[in-house]
Amino acid sequence: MAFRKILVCTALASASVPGLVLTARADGESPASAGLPGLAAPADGGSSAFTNSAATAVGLTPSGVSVTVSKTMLGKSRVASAAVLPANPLAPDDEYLFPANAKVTAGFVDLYENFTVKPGGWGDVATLTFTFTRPVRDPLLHIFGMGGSSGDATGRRDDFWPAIDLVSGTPAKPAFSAAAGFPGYRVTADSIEPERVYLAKTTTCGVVYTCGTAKVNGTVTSFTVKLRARDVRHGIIGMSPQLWAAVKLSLTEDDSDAPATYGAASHAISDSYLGKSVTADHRYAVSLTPRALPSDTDDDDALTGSPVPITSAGGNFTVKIPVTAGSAASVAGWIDFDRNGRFDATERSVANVAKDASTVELNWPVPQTLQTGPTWMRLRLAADANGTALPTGWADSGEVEDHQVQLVQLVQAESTVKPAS
Ligand SMILES: [Ca+2]
Ligand SMILES: [Ca+2]
Ligand SMILES: [Ca+2]
Ligand SMILES: [Ca+2]
Repeated sequence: MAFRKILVCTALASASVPGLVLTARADGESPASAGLPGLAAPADGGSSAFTNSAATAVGLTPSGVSVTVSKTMLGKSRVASAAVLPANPLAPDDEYLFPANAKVTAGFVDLYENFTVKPGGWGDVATLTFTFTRPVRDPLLHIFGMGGSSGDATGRRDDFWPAIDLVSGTPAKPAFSAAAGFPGYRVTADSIEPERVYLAKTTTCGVVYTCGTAKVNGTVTSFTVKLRARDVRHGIIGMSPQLWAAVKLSLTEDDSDAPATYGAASHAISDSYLGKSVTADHRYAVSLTPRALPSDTDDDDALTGSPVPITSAGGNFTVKIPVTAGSAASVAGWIDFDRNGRFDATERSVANVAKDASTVELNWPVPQTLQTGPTWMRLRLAADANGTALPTGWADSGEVEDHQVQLVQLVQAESTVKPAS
């Protein structure tokens, strides 16, 4: 609970500038006005929607990242139907999904037919390439159901057991890991396959069909999966092969952790962030609206080091912020100088970051009405200015860090500075 100084005040050349020291406690004591767990900002709710056709499905995630799913049929496969899986916030949580309320977002469902079946073996059905408008870290692939069967009036039936291979990615191939579900299936880095196939009497998630969530480990702008099917009953003398696949996606997010009055900000985690790391927050539930963590509980690392070189000179505060910039980005900061519990438009500073840059500098003019005492600083990094225009709301990339800071007067300046009222 150390109270860590992060700002060093230089000697002031200008008599008109209040002599102030800004200190911060990124992990220090929490103020009495702690934020509420799971706070959702009422404004700026995101949306989740998909369109779907035989060739392409296009979806929008709440953070603003869009995904395009390009379908390539293998052999003689064809898409018999392409439909939308609508967002359903009222649906009960699903034990086979992680997060369990993944149904609040939209997805797509395809029925594939006419693929090649190999008695006793696997046949290729299609590849699906997911391409994102921003790099995304560790997206979750929700299989709402995959499998198929066909039969005739005499009761003959073919079952088609599914498998999903992770075949490639950009800039590098990611790796699957099991997050939830897939009963009776084995999830490896490269595939989701049944532990064994057998004649089935029912087709539930636990038997022929599979369902569950796989984490796609990596930071990618795209990844490609291949769908395979195995005919386990009548083989090529059976009915027309059918395999259906219902798929949704969700992204990892980073959230704000200033007290509730400051409002909530959430970012889809991408290839760029403040400091050297960013932790995924609120991992157990998907939300369409931005969320805040309980006050001062996130693992923020941009203002570590003692002291962080922030200076007050020439009428400005300056802070040098370390960043990790896999892509070019915009960084904005707000300091609640008047301590009114809000980040006001006049309290904002913004700067651009080049790809691969390691620091960015923000500057604030020192307001004449500055109030001494504890207050908060919010830093937002996003891929473009849309994500840093406001202190609250969604951004499709980057990170938000909130830091407690203390506005105090310099001892040597007390006799020359009119104290803020
Ligand atoms: Ca955060
Ligand atoms: Ca960070
Ligand atoms: Ca975090
Ligand atoms: Ca303010």
